[in-house]
Amino acid sequence: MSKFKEKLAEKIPSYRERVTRLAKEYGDVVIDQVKMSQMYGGMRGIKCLTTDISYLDPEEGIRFRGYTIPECLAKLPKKAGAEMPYVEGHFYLLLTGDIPTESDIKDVVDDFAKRSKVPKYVFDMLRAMHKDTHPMTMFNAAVLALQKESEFVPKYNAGMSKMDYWDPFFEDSMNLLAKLPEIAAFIYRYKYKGDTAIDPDPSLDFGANFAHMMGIKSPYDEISRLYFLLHSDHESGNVSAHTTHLVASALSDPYYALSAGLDGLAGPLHGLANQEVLRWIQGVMDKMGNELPTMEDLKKFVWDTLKSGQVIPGYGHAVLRKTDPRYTAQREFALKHLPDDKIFKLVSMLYEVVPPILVEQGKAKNPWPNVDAHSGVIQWHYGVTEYDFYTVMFGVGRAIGVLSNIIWDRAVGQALERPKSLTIDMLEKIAGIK
Ligand code: NMX
Ligand code: MLT
Repeated sequence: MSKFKEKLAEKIPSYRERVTRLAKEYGDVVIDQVKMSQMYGGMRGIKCLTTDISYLDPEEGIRFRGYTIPECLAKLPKKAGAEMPYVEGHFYLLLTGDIPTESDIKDVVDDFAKRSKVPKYVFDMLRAMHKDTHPMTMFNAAVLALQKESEFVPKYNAGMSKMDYWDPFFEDSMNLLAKLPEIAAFIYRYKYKGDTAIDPDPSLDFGANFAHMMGIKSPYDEISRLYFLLHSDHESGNVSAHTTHLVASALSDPYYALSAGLDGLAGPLHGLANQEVLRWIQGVMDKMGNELPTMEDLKKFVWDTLKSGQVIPGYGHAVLRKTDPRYTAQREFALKHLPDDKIFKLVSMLYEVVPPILVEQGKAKNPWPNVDAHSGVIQWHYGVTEYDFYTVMFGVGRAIGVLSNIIWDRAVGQALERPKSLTIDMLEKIAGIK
């Protein structure tokens, strides 16, 4: 057993005890009440999920295992000379709750390297797909194709104790995560660079290897590390995390569960918004003959979008009520590395223009930018202008968080998820409508 897995195994018994105690001895304690508006409003705000991996405060934003983004960036170990921490170290933090040492990280880097070989049948399948297939569909199809590799399935079929489910979930998750950077980079180079895949370099860490396989020079390795870290987790109620958790609760293995979560990520109100932001910005640039608009022009573009019934992509959030700290972290990177980039300037102008307009329109509860408002501009700057690829990178990052969550779900024996539904007649009766 690797030191990493041993560390996780050591942590499980005390969490199990705490969960069992809460569920058995305090099972009748009321946590929340459900309102009619929440039943028809996407269950917004109902406290009915648990996770220890991250917590989203509406005002402050995400904390990973109690650490804010600036704290993670400062405390997690970095490769000598690197600006951003190892993705492997962040994964270690999410899974174990502890900041790793250099040697802990080496353990994960080596473990991923051993598991990273992508079987040829995955590439054959991707090549057989229609050229126009969305890269997110290709990415997800590759994850699903790998399901035959699941170690959980044969172990479950042979009969195993519920207490041990977490172990093959861990193995499947590690095997899958190790392969995602190569699958993603292959899709990029197959689809947009004339099928010129670049072989992985097993001596590189997760972020640097991805940058190498994309064929993009430093500081793109730093971007990759930052990007995967920022997109990893956003507590468990967002569509991709919740879907992964729900599907895994049926004891569908991590391949099935992640693939379902990625389907949710591919929606324009969720992860696909990062593609939509660049598409919207390009629309503005096209109309302006590739020149920056004036503030007045930009206000008009924003109002035109709203008046045509569309949302402003990258703005608003179901939980956050302030600027997303993931946006801020990317903005700080951009201010340092690409302050003169034309699209970054436009993104900065939007930061001034959009919030007051959304406030004036009076619909959005949160007028501030979310993570997706910024991620595309940095990718664009480093040459990844094929914006329909952006959600695939979101997916690689998100896999780190959602897979950590479902390993813990099995470790603490989370039940099959099955809430209760009511009919409209029943609701009218409860409301006292005659
Ligand atoms: N532009 C225009 N209208 C908006 C926006 C926006 N950016 N955000 C919210 N609204 C509208 C929303 O459509 C709703 O309208 P209606 O009453 O006509 O249905 C109203 O404001 C109230 O919505 P909220 O309660 O503020 O937001 P909700 O929790 O329902 O939805 C989002 C959250 C994120 C889906 C929503 O803000 C949105 O559509 N944003 C744009 C898409 C986006 O950036 N998604 C990415 C989210 C982050 N991620 O990576 O997943
Ligand atoms: C996410 O990262 O999942 C998004 O910000 C959406 C959410 O948290 O609801």
